Formats: sequence, C-alpha cells, structure tokens
Amino acid sequence: MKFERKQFLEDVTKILSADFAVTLEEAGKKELYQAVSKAVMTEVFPDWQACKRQSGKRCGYFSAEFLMGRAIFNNLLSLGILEDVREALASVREDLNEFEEVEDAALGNGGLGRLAACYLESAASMDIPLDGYGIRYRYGLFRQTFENGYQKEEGDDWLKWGDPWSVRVEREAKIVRFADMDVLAVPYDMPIFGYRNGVVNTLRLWSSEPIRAFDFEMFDKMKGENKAVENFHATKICDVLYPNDNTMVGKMLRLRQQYFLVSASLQDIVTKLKAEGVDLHDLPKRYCFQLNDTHPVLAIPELIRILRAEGFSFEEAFGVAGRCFNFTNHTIMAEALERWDALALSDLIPSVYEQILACQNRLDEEAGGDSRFFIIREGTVHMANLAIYVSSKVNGVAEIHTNILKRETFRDWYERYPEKFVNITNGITPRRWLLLNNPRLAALIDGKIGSAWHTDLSRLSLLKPHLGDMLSDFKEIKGENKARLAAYIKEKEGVEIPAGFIFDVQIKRLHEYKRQLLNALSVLAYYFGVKDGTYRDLPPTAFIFGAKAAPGYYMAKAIIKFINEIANLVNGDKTVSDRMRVVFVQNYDVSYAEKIVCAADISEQISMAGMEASGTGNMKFMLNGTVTLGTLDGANVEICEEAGADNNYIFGATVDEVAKVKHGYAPEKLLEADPVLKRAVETLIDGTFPDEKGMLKRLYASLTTGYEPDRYLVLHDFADYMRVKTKLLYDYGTDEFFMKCLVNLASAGKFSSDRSVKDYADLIWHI
Ligand code: 26Q
Repeated sequence: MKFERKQFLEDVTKILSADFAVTLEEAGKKELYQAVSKAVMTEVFPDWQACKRQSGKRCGYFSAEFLMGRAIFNNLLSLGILEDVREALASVREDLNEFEEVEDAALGNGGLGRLAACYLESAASMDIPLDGYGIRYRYGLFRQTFENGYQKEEGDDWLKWGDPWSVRVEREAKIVRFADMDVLAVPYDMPIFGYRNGVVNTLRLWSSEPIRAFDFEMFDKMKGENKAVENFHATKICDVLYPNDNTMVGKMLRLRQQYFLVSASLQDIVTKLKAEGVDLHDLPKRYCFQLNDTHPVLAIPELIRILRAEGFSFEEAFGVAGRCFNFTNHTIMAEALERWDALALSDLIPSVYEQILACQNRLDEEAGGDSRFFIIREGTVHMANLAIYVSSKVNGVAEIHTNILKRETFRDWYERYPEKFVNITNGITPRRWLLLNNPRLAALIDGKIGSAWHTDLSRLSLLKPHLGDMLSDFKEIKGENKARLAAYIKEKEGVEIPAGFIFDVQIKRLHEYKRQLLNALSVLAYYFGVKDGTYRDLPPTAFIFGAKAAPGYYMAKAIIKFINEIANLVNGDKTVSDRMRVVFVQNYDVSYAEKIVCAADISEQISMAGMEASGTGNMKFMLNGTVTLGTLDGANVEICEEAGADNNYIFGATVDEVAKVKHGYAPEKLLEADPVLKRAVETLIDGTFPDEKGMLKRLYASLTTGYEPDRYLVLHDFADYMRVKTKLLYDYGTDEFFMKCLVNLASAGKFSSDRSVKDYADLIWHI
C-alpha cells in the first residue's frame, strides 16, 4: 500500500469528526485508534473487493477458534506502512505504541486457534485463496488474575476498543434452523492481509441474532412466552468461547455453536456459487474445506443435507462431500475427540442427524459389518470417525503425531484407508513471530542475508557462515529484550528480575500432560539446593511461567496455586535472591507471548513423550534464537533434526520408553529412592505451603495413589530433567552456548507456516 502522510492525516481527521465529533487534538486514544484503523480499511477496500471476486478454487478453513491477537500492528506491518504510520502520528505528537492497550482478539484457547491465525496470514502472504470461517464470540477466552495464588476468571470484553478491523455484512446474513428455533447468522468480515503483496483474504465470523429484533408489541401479544425465549437463546449462541483446551465437555450450547458455524458458512458458499450459476456437482472444483479438528465436523452432514435439498441423491451428495472435506487432528487424547449423544443431536437438528445415519449405513455396507468401523455406537456419535470416513485426507500436525495416529489412535482406519493419511508439520508466521516481536533481531538478519527470508524462511540457513559475526549483536539484542520484559513484568506482576539472570520460560496452556509440575518441582529442588549448598553457585535464573487453566480443570488450577506458592517462598527469601526468582505472569495471551518469546534464554517443552501433538510455541522460541529444553515429543523431534540434538537439551523417556515404563510403574519407589525428589514433592503435604482448600494434597495424591498414579511420569523423568537442566544452566553464558542459540535460529526455516500452507495447498487442497 502506498502511503501519503498528508492524505492519511486528513483521512483520520475526517473520520474523527464524522464518527466522534472531535478534532485530532481533542481525540482520545480509543477514538484515534478507531480512526487510524478505519482510514487504513478505507484505503484497502478496493484490493479486498477484487480478491473476494476472484473466480478460482478456494479453500474454507472451518474452525471453532481463531486466536488472532492484536490486529493493528500486524496489519500495518503486512501493508508495509508500520513505520510510516508511526511517523505520521509522531508528527502530530501521538505515539503508535499507545495502541498496545488495545485488547487481543482471543477467540481461541491455545495452539489450535493460534495455528488457524498463522495459517490465514501465511496463505494470504503466499497468495493462496484461503478464507477462515468461525464464530464471533462476544466474549473471548477469559481474563486471568491471581488472588492469593488462586486463578480467578473474568469475562473478556474484547470489543472494548471497538472493532474497526471488521465489517458487518448484514446483506449476507443467513438463517440457521434448529428444531426449537430459527436464528439469524450475521457475518463480520475481517481482512487478512498478505505480507506486502496486495492480497487480502477474509476471515468471516458469524454472530447470532434473533430473526426479528426484540419486538415489544409481539412480546405483549404472545404473553411473552415463545418469542422472548427464542430471542434470548439466539443471542446466547455466540456469547462465549468454551474455555477448554484438549477436553471434551458435552454441552448442548456447544453443539448449537458448532452447527451454527457450519450451517451459516455452507449456506453462504452454496448461495454464492448458485448465484454465479455454478452446477453444484462442480462444487469440488470451486471449493474445499479444511476441518480444524472435530469441532466443525457437522459440516459434513450439513453439506449433504443442503445438496439433497437441491435434489441430489444421497450417493451424489456423499460423493461431493468426500471430494470437498479434509480433516486435521490436533490431539491424540481420547477425551478431546468430540462425541455427541445421538438423541440430543437428533432432537436439535433432525435433518442433519438423518444424514449421519445414512453415512453410518453406507459405512456398514462398505465395511461388511466389521464392528471396528462405526460412526454411531451405543447412542453416541463419534465425530472423528465421521470425519475420517468421509474426508479425502486426514492429517496429523507433526511427524511423530501422524505416526501415532496411524499406529494407535486411528489404526483400524489407517489399515483400511492408508492413502487418506498424510502429515503436515505445523508452522508459525515469521512476520508476527520475528519481524514484529523482535524487530532488532530481524534487522540484524536483514543486514547479513537481505530480506528475502521474510517470505522464504528456508533462507535463514544462509546465515550459517555468519553466525560467529552475529554473536555480539545477538547477545546485545537479547539483553535489551530481556530488560524490556523485566520492566514489563515488574510493572504488571510486581516481581523484580535483576539484570543478568537467565530467563527460563514455560508458556502454554496449563495441562497435566504438559508437565508444568515437573518444572515446578525442579525449581524447588534448586531452591533447597541453593540453601543447603548443593547449588551454592547456581547461575542466577528467573523461572517464568505463563498459562491459563480451564476453569473446571481442578488439577490444573492446583498446579497454578502450587507454583504461585513456590514464587512467594523463593521471592520472599533474601538468602536466595541473588540466585533465583520465580514469576507466574497473569493473563498470558498472544500479546504477552510476543514480549516473552524474544526475551527467553530457555524454551521449556517438557510434555510426556507422545502427548503433545506438535507444539508451536517451541517453534516461536527457536526462531528467536532460543535453545529447547525438551522431550522427544511433537515437533521437538523435528527441531532436533533441523538444528541438531546437541544444540538443544533433550531428556526423558521416549514414546517407546513411556509404554514400557508404564508397565508396573511404582512412583512411590522413585520417591523413596531420591531424597531430592522426595523433599520437593513433600512440600505438597508437609505444611510448607498453606493449603486452605486441600488442593495441594490432591496434587500429591495424583502423583502417588489412585488408579493410575503419576499418569504423566513426572516422577520418572525428574532425575533426567534435573541432570539436563542443570547442565544447561551451567552452560549458559559462553560463546559456545550463544552459538547454539544462533544455530537454532538459522535452522528454523522448516517451521514457517508459509511452508505448512503450501504443503496443504499441494497435498490436500490442490490449489
Ligand atoms: C473439545 C470439546 C469440547 C470443548 C472443547 C474441546 C476442545 C477445544 C480445544 C478440544 C481441543 C482443543 C484444542 C486443542 C489444541 O489446541 N491442540 C493443540 O494444537 C496445536 C496445533 O496443532 C498443537 O501444536 C498442540 O500440540 C495441540 O495440543
């Protein structure tokens, strides 16, 4: 986009007067934010319109989550006007950085939602016609605070600053029909800008509204009964994002959300094609759909339903659906695979359930009654099975994950349909996760190899001959990023991290399989070790955590409380203050991640092997020149392949070992044999920490008793973790260590989401 400062400031001034009746001098922060954003939107409208009208094949990315983060800086960067706008505002004594207060669009939980956001950005940048379809939740992922160390949740009013980056397209509203009511779906379109290439794709988010605005006269006539109830329910559908990550909750409202999303999206696409005069038998030539996990899988029977209403036979409709749909799995945990009660589903959307039944019958015939293949069983609809049966391609998100899907999770399906299964290793966009969050490091790289890496990350390998020359600048830049983060943490969390400390970071959703508890126990071991002299000379380290726990996930919340208690103990003990600090940052989100990732020295990726499908945080740290302390799980395996295991710090049981260890596993014996481990674990029950609610006791019990004590092998991996982590802490600071960081940076090319979306386009979408 070409930029004219004078014109831009005039546009901003006009919008301020028309929308807010203020001058540029009078405008407040929020008004200015709205006006600046709108001025840009007006300017890009022609490009957007042109892209929307293109006639080639497109892909729809159907996802219950899009974790977009803050739009303004990224959009200005993509349009190539970030610095122009900064200077234009500076010329009228305004500071672009003031917009750091704008709320994140947190319409997602974690990895799966953020991946969708990276893919949209990359597809636009690679000129791939990919559009997102999702839900415009009124409240995104909850805001987190800590009170007395316990997590508290508050509603996330992400629209507080308005939503100038969306356009409400009321004329394209659709009606979604449930057995008990009809709901209006109104689309809000967000432009997705390609990086400096003029491409503008679309994220279309649907908002639910009553079909008739609340009508008091009608209300009165009907004695308030039905219509009022319908209005009430309609607005509720999009009220809030379910805050669960990797756990299934079988809530009817969630089922409504999912049907609302896919029905509105498919009606929208089919209506447009029909208006163009396209024969719907040719739908697969014009569209394909990527199902982001099981959440949008109702799209399959919904499309079949729509086509049958258009006069297709079931076989015809099934054939079209089979060529349109593809399915990505993001987790092997059985509890995260969506399943619905068949009765509930058939009550709510009977005509859709009918198509599921027809699919089941077709499968029965095809599989000759082999009971391993089912969609509905014992009154439950298994959405993953439906997705695999109908889709052309099924993909996992890292090599190891896809292999586990083939060998275990979906073994029978893989045997029957081996050609369906492919791997597409996840990626991240290097624009947000290096250019935007770490501009000085990006500039250092530009200086060595030019800027072509911005859209071809494999070119980072060209840095390899220059790494030695980059050392001192790299250290300086990392030091500055750390100082900035430390100042921010001081302000937000009230914890001081002295200069020169190692930043050891674990940021991700809180889940037992991710093993924040293992990290916490190591912190305690270092603490007692510093005090008793074992680690008298421990390299000064700040242990930094960030994570939200699902509000109903008891163990996850107990782990947060435990870590906050450890932070209190350590930070309150003057005798260790030159060696350690511990901080659990509040309300970890995309914007916090941007600040943390560029400032980390250690990237903790310590899930039990076999549990983390891929991980994408691991890639963000690598791209910013950070070594991984991790298990051979998810994409860590490929990170080691690319950068060398000797440039990272790998520990713990492998997938094969996990299976063996679990036979006859006796965690109490491990406790008795290792006094360091025992000392750390017993703080959960020995009164070290106040435990008003019995949470820590239950954490202890989960490690030592019950049906499957220490399910995620925290105690088993502890000793090896301590060994490798300690080596890492003592390696820190030498030139050799910083070279490892740089080798990681230079080896991160594979993990660009540009590569991922091109893989999808070639192997799956054929566009
Ligand atoms: C399901 C049913 C009911 C309620 C919630 C859910 C639900 C919601 C979110 C289930 C799963 C999720 C999210 C899963 C997720 O984020 N998985 C992560 O996906 C990343 C991108 O592929 C991977 O990198 C991570 O390894 C994986 O954990």
